[in-house]
Amino acid sequence: MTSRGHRVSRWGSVLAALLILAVVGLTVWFDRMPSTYSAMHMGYADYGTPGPSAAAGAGHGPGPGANQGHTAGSAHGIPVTELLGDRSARPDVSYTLVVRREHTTLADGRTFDGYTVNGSTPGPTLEARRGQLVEVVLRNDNVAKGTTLHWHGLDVPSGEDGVAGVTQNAVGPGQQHVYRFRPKQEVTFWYHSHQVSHAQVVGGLLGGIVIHPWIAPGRVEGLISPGGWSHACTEEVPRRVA
Ligand SMILES: [Cu+2]
Repeated sequence: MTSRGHRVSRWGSVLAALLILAVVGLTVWFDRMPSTYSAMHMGYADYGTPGPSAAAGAGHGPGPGANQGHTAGSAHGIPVTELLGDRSARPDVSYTLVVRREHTTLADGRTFDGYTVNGSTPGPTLEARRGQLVEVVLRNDNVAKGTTLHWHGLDVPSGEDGVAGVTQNAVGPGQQHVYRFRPKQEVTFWYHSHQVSHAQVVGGLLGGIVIHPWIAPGRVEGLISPGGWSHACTEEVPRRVA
């Protein structure tokens, strides 16, 4: 190679090295942690249906109508309290769960101050078949800070998810709340409080939930023949698999 050729390739190497340094430097600069951070500037507040000032405002500040641009394609927000399970059909399975704060005795004889569901902890195991309409009436007897029931792992409509402050208000003492959903999964999960969870779940406000396989219409589930007569029992046919 000529000496000119050497000079050109040397300058090429220097330029390439500078370019790499610049890219690495800029990446580090923009990726570094900010010195301050405010959750108030995280994302934006979506107020659902645009208000009368929607056309006037341009910022992301709070207030009615401040959500312009963020609901493009949807004219209306849907309140989570409207995203519910079937409220009109007759439930296939129905439970009433009464929650109490009380001094209770465990199966091994130890006693503690905690929470019970229908008088025990864990509470009753709920059972249903996939596709059945399940109704659970939660009654708060005396839990001062309120409570909810969350169906851990189950896909349910958002408004039935039982997360206090997000999908519903906590159910106060003397109040009740009705949950309705059709399980889509065949699983064993659990239900638990989603209000002051660090105290209520640890304190025993929980129970099991078992969703059995769906049974085809008309299929015979069992045959019992005590003392010369027989009785075939068929499962109630699920109305619809959601
Ligand atoms: Cu959970």
